[in-house]
Amino acid sequence: MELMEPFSSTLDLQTGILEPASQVLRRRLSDMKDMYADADAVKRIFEQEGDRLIYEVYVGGIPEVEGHMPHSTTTIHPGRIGDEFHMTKGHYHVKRDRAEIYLGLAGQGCLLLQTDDGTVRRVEMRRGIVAYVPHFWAHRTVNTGGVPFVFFAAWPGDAGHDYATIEQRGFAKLLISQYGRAVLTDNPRYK
Ligand code: S6P
Ligand code: ZN
Repeated sequence: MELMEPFSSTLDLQTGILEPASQVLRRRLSDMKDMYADADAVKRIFEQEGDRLIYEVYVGGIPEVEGHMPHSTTTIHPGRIGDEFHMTKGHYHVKRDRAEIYLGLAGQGCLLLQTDDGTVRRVEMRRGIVAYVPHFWAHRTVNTGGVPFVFFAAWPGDAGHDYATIEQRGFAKLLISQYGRAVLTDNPRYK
């Protein structure tokens, strides 16, 4: 493998802005409209406010190949689609036996993890929480608070990202707001 020059970057712990970032991904409602359970709420938001920004990912410019350790920060803006909190698309790693580390930086949220057989686990996150995504678990994060939920992630360079499986099957559980609390409920559309 070729030698790479050591370098550092600057991370704003409050906003999640990473500089330099090789890419900033902006995920809007149109990128994931079928992932939210309440289709009427999705339609209403498009009519009333357009294509809402749900989350941003600052990608740290590390090659996605074996031996490297890519990393990113994610900022999920607060809000709900119907009763369901703003969330990331969620994915498996293409190489399922690749794990990942998350570090909560600001706001509050949940990490939802799911295995192939539909088992779901929920890990609470906030500033200072280190969460481990073991290999074989799909992972999605959810902002359950009223301010941006920001976290840092680092994963093995050869992990790869499989979005299609979650796009097709969904997560078995939804995180919804009920009487002011974040509650897990069954996803009626889970396949
Ligand atoms: C990558 C890592 C995160 C997510 C980011 C956005 O392995 O888990 O950087 O990419 O939180 O989520 P998603 O599901 O849209 O990639
Ligand atoms: Zn991942």
